[in-house]
Amino acid sequence: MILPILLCLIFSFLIWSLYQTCKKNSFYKNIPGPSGVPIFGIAFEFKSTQDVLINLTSYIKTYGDIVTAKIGPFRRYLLVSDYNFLECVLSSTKLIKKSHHYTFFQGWLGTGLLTADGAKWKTHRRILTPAFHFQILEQFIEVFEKCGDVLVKKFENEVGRKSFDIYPYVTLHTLDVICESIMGISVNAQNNSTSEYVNSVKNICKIFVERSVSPLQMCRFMYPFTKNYWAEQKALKILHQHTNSVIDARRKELHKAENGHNTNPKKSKKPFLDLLLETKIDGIPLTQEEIREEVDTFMFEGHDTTASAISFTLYSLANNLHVQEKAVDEQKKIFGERKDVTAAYADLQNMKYLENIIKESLRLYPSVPFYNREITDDIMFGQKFAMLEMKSTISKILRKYKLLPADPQHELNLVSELILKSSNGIKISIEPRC
Ligand code: HEM
Ligand SMILES: *[C@@H]1O[C@H](CO)[C@@H](O)[C@H](O)[C@H]1NC(C)=O
Ligand SMILES: *[C@@H]1O[C@H](CO)[C@@H](O)[C@H](O)[C@H]1NC(C)=O
Ligand SMILES: CC(=O)N[C@H]1CO[C@H](CO)[C@@H](O)[C@@H]1O
Repeated sequence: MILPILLCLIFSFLIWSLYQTCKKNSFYKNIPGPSGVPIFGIAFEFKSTQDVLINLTSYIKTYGDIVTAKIGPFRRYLLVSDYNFLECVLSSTKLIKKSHHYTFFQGWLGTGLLTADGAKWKTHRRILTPAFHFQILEQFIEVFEKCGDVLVKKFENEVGRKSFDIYPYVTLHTLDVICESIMGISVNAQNNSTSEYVNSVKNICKIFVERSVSPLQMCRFMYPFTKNYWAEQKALKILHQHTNSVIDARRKELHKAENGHNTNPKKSKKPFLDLLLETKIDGIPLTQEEIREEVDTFMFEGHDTTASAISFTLYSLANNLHVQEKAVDEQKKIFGERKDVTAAYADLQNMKYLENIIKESLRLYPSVPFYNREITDDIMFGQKFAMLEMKSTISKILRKYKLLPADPQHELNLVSELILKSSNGIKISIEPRC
């Protein structure tokens, strides 16, 4: 009795899938693109993360700014790099459905802003946007500057070497910045890169990347039979436990302060977490789970992106000395001869030339080279935070060191590991600036 019903259901599902695929295909009929192999399209062309960037770029070169391709039996994609088209998509309040790739992050991030869509995304986006008002950002500058001082100090070990990779230093720096800004605690990653939490962040990011190019791991049903699934479960336990314990501790502290026992009057800056704990939607506070998801989302989105942008900007400055000199002139105008001075919000606002350098570097080396929508909304979110953090860090380094090309000169080998990176490192050389 059950078997015929089951067969009938499976058969209907197949017919329905086929119908949907055909209906979509007719929409793509007049758009050029690679055909790949029958049924699977171009699914097997991406063998490593290195290929993804090379292959997608080559499609754009061959077919133009709007390209279509089939990846696997059921999914057809539009690869868009046309500015007008993108503007239209990004300013739409309707095209906000995230593509299925975002489910990979859901183990860690649940449905925080990055992975949420529909009504949840709209309400959370509305309540979280004020957290990035400049008055709130202003208090984070202290964090940027403090962590930047440690980075400048760590660079001392590399003075005079012909070539060194800046990325590992910068990524620990941005992890320190984001942890303190978002959770209000210091993980001290720059001094303790072996901490369980820091390691788990690194591991899970690596797993995301590997999964995004492995057909076996992409499949929800097969994934539990792979090694990465178990490695992910282990990392998730540590990551969630850490975030939950930070939330619990902060909740207790806020509660104490509310009742007038302010045990820690020195802590005047409010981490992002406080806003989450205080916020209410229609009078109802966010659940522990919702808070954890947003904290983890900002931890993920906010550290690797800025690490990539800061590193590529420093690399570009090292390889364009005339631009570096002009940037240093601007620093001198703002700070005079004072090298160790802490930048204030107004100082960072005045670094117009440095801002242009960062933007040009992001154009050449976009931290997030591509992302997906199921046929979004604006991406202004972490922009102001990121710009202030990048200026604070780069300004500090520029005032202290002269950046030089690595010897022999380092050619980047760009790869998209969700975030744009260089598989052979981002190498420069530094000298003290006197
Ligand atoms: C140079 C630095 C950065 C770049 C290039 C960048 C780029 C992007 C891009 C392209 C997206 C859209 C991704 C998608 O929808 O798949 C995004 C989303 C997001 N970013 Fe960033 N980001 C940067 C820094 C940051 C920072 C520092 C934070 C946090 C403090 C942050 C928080 C977020 C969040 C929460 C989202 C999801 C927003 C939403 O869907 O409403 N980003 N970012
Ligand atoms: C981290 O290391 C730097 C120098 O390498 C040092 O100046 C700083 O005080 C250390 N910070 C902590 C919290 O241990
Ligand atoms: C590094 O962090 C771990 C816990 O994550 C801690 O046990 C260890 O003492 C820390 N080491 C230093 C040098 O602070
Ligand atoms: C179509 C295309 O550009 N395919 C290339 C994808 O990347 C691999 C590795 O770099 C190349 O061998 C393919 O030719």
